[in-house]
Amino acid sequence: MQLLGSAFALLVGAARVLAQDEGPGTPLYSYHLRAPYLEESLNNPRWDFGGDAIMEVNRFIRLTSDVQSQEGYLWAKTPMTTNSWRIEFEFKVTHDGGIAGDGFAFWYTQERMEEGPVFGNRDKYNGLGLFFDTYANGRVKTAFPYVMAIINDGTKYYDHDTDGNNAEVGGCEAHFLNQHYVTKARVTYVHNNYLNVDLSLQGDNQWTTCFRAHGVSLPKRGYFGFSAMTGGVSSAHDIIEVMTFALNSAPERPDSEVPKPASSDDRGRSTNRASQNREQPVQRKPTTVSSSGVSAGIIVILLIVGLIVAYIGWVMYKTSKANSYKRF
Ligand SMILES: [Ca+2]
Repeated sequence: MQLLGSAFALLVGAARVLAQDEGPGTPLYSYHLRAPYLEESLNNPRWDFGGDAIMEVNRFIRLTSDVQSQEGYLWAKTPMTTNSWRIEFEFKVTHDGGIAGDGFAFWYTQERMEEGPVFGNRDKYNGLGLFFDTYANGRVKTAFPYVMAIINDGTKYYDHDTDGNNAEVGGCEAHFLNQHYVTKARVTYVHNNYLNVDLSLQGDNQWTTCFRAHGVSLPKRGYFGFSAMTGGVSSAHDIIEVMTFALNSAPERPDSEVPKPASSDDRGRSTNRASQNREQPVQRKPTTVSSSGVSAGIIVILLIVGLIVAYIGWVMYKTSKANSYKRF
């Protein structure tokens, strides 16, 4: 029985290892941003903002006001050089009146602070653009606001007519507009492995997964940034707080083992759309399950079945042995 107990202990330990995620990470304070945004020198040593962006020193960085034809930005001054990272940011998008637009973007790109047509930033960027799109330019299959990512190698144009749908690697509907409580996003990138986006939109600090895209490889050196744009429609786009973490224990793979990006027909777009009713809590589940996770689950199940069979066999063996003793 001792042998059996040890086997079960090993099994529990293995299950714990398999269930382990990339962990909370180590805070990188040089990429944090929080009020008051100005130090004694009356500037921020870690972040630049500009364009039409304004600052309420104890409240927010407002990328655009709720005014037509604005664009503004906020960029970290130094590039991120940690391979695997997590960034969590609190934001608020508000509009007074009819139709809101256009939304804002989170960036991790080799380029920095180059204004342009994609939510106020340059097109054909190198890296990640995560778009919090509040205005449907052309998409008809999903409701807005819509959160989605495009990874670019510097060659692809953002297609405004389809709201970037042609190059989307993952996304979900997300009702962050005009909420009276805290709305947050959490972006996790594990080097040469996956990109995961979680949202917390109910003010309860509970996270739901918007999407996870596998086979993702981003530039090793990139700048974090935010930008927003208004046109014929408008919204106030505020960034309130940013926290960044290095994921030291991330299960990285060598570059040679990086899986190919998902095809356009196999993108990680969320199939669990948020409810259209804004009164209902947004509940999403992870959109994809990794093949390694499935394999690990099967191995654990086989181990458990094997142990049960071995235990039954052992009991039968002991019983038959006892019976044989009785006969003599
Ligand atoms: Ca749009």
